[in-house]
Amino acid sequence: MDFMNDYARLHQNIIDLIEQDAEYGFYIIDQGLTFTSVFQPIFDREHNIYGVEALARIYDANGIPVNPHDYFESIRHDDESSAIATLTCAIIHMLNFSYSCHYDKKLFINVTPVIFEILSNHDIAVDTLVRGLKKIGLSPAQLVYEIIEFEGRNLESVLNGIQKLASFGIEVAIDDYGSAYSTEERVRSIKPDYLKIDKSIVDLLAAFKYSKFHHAVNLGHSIKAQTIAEGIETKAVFERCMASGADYFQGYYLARPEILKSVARPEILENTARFRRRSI
Ligand SMILES: [Ca+2]
Repeated sequence: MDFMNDYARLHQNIIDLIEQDAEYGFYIIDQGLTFTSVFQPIFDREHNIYGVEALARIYDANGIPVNPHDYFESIRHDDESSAIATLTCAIIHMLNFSYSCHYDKKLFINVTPVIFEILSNHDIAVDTLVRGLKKIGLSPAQLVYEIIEFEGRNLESVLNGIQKLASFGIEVAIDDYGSAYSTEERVRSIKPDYLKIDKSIVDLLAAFKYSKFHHAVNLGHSIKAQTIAEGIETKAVFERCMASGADYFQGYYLARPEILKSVARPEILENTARFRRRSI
């Protein structure tokens, strides 16, 4: 990965692109695309907000929305673009989260496996992350990296990257468990802190088909992972997820992704003031 020879520069190039306005909060425009953040709450069994998953909203130069999933798919085989896009999103998500009303909760961020390989091979990447979190008033223990689509990656470096994050208290989740990329074998080798049960399995509960969901919850608990049911769209499915022993819950029925209300945090203002170029 040649682009990794100067990580400090790569990181600084992203930081230099950060802008801020009243509509989106912090955002980045890179190569004609605008990257912004929305957040979807994750609830515990008592219906408290446990954390939020950060999701990118991307717009082209004409302000037309670009589907984030399609965008990340289109650059999937290009490690450099994929790493830069993931880091770009992670940075604005952390900044927007740190000024949000949920800043003391957990922050779940989607991360491509190439990032774990970078973390595994370059100590500067972990140091930069931990220092960055401190500057914006977040603790590493609040961060959960959701690992998406593993196919074709070097498992050993991914595991090594996870280990490095764990040494700072940063947790990991396996995303979309039950979809093509996220298999039981992967879960057992990675032993994540959280297992996110894919919507395709959660949806089966609507038809009273419990076995895959129960299997996922048991698998999670057998490796001491907490389970998160994703994509809950109805009351009935939510109640069945609850009754089936899932630990946390996420989906449109409970809350949609949205821009979070920002709050004043004078203790970190000084460290982020230089991004306030477009504030109104
Ligand atoms: Ca996710």
